[in-house]
Amino acid sequence: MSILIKNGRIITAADDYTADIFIEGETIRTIGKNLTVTADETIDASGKLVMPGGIDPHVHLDMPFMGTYSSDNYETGTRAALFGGTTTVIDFILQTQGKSLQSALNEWKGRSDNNAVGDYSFHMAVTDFNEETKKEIRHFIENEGITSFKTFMAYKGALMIDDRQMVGLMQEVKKHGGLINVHATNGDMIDFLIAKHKSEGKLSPLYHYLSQPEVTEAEASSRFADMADYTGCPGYIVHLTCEGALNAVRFATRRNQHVFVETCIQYLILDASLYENDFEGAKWVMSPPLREKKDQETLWAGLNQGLVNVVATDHCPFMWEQKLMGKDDFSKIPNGHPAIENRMELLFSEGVSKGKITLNKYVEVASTNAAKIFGMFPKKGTIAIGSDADIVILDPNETHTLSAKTHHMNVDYSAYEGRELTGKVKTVLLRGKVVIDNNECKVEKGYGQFVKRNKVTGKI
Ligand code: DUC
Ligand code: ZN
Ligand code: ZN
Ligand code: ZN
Repeated sequence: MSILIKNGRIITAADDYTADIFIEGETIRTIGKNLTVTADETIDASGKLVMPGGIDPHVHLDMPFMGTYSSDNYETGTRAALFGGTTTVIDFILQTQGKSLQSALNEWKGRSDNNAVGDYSFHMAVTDFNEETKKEIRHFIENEGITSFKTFMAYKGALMIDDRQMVGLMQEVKKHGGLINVHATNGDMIDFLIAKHKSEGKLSPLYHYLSQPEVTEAEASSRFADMADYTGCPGYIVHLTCEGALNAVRFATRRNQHVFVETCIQYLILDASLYENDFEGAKWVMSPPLREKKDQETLWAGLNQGLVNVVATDHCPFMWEQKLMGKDDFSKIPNGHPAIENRMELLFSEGVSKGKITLNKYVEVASTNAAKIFGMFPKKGTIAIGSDADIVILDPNETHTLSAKTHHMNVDYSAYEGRELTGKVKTVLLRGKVVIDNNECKVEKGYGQFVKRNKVTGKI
């Protein structure tokens, strides 16, 4: 099977030019002006942007969490991702405390095998680091192609590890060529504030926000950067939301340390005023919570300064019925919001169309950097000869409106209902196959493959 994409404006993290792309099988064979090859199928991309498929390295599909499961499974979640131009996602396996990493991997494989529509990989969340788990780290990196290990500095009793475990894990991960991702918030401070608010009868979603002030994130981000510096282990802070936390990273860069930073689309464009609408605010109950306008400014600037490297989603959807579990107690609202389908178009509309970031920066933070940081480059994350033909064709001028009525995520509300966007994903290719065309998905579950990743370099 071969495909010729003609006359598109090709954008990568570094380039911007008009050319044709010839795809044979799963990979890009040739790129050039006016190619005279014969292909089984020709796509006219005149007037459109042709970019690498999006990579969302932070999603939670079919995940057991807070007494329920996130509502998108591997099929619905990766399909919705494809509709929005994201061709590869990285999901999180959660170790159960007291059990092995391998048993958690087996459980996640049971839910994901033959179910994904788009490509996916796993981070391994280590929630209980001990002599037994320590022995498994090398096997994950060398044999499973899982080279990043998630840690939680919050959610005590279920997910959180203490600093003793963190340092031990970092030493082990560094030794074998991996990276540590971190949910960097001070869990003890947050637990204290949750208990305080509850004892005062303050139970609405607003108090979820007020229980996780900026300092809880700034403190943990700083502590994490110090531990990464001490051990020399590459580190990646997930869902960084605020000025205080980014300043902790600025400090680390002053000592020539590189801590990778991810923010999520919601922190760039939504703010905490959404928590003022009574229980409606539960739609945006996530951890960390939405912040202030000044933090949005800091994050956009951070992208342009190269301090914020990746825009992900932390996609963790729950049906309204599930959100209602916390009707009378904010601490029981399942944390998370749906965005896997919307990330690429939201970032294009709010970032590129509004002139906040360049097209090259867009590709860099929506795809290329994640591929580099997590050991998938140049197979994923760019348009180059030999790379997987994972390609998004986007019309930069078409406008459309986001709504739960038309989205493909398995969740009965949209966190962005009624938002008007400029720029629409028209056609998506994954490994040389057209998977989305004109609002239609052309492949079934099972098309998506597990991506085995390489050791990390700790550099981009
Ligand atoms: N934050 C969320 O909002 N959901 C899943 C896990 C997390 O850290
Ligand atoms: Zn194994
Ligand atoms: Zn988190
Ligand atoms: Zn998450």
